[in-house]
Amino acid sequence: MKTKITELLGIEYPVIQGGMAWVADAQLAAHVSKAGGIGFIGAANAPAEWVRQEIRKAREITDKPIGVNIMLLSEHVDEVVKAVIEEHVEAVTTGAGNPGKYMQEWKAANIKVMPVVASVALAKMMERAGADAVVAEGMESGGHIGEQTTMTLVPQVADAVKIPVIAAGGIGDGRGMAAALMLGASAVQLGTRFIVAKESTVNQLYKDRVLAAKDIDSVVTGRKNGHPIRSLRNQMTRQYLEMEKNDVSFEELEHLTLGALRRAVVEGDVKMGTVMAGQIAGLINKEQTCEEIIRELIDETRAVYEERRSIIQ
Ligand code: TUI
Repeated sequence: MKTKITELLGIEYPVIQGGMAWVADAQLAAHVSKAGGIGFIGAANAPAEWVRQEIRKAREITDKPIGVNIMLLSEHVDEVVKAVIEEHVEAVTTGAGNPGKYMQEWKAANIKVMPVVASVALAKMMERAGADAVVAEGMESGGHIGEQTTMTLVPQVADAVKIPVIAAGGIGDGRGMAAALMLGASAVQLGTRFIVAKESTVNQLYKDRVLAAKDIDSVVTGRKNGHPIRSLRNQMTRQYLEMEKNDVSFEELEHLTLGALRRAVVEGDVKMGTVMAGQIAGLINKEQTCEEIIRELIDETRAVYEERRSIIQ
């Protein structure tokens, strides 16, 4: 498959693994890249030294391009920005903010920069600032989300910018990938499907919760305080939403969720931890290797184009 994104990144298939906090480590990212897509290590709130070591581990698994997702709210962001330059990663995605002030440094180091945006306005701003592409992420995604759906955001961003657009949020199989390409995307980014990859080191109880999820099983907490987070419904989200309804203070809500993603991913506490996952979790019901996931996505995308052609003619 050849798109603006496969050309830009020098990869075989226009499939990107989202840089999920606590989930996307060297092991996962490297195996996605090895299979012909591109994997992103999720720097999240980790110190720069952890990010540096993960990049080096990934390089031992594959010599294909790899990336790092930089979470802009991290207290370590400045050092992580330096580390990805020193370690010569091929690409960076950013989340939860505006990466404008780091753009020139990355460009000078020949790193491809692909900010995650949840609106047309930010997409245009990122293009002006020199971004190589944008990831247009709909509110179907897991984790920190915006307001627009993928269906509405992707075509509007595609019309608003000249740089290539990567669609994210709610994509889990070849039908979703084909649809995203039809909306004007040059690649897709998947998160939830890769949580359950065989190479994913996530606690099995977390994977089992994603595999068991139904269509209506995700909820959004934190809408009131401006940090909306999508995760799978559990005791923690029920408690959070109840407290939110009763206008409990931001500090108390923070106390409930502090370290909760780590507790779910690492310890497998799927009751009181934050089980971040997208709305597509209901569609995801098997564990496969990264190679099998990418192979199946590409085969399904090709098949669905052929199968649907007769309807349109
Ligand atoms: O970043 C994400 N998803 C994330 S980050 C994350 S780590 C975290 N953990 C606990 C609490 C909070 C964060 C988990 N999931 N997706 C990309 C994304 N970025 N979605 C939306 C945005 C975004 C939001 C606001 C981008 C820019 C923005 O504002 C920029 C501005 O200045 O207007």
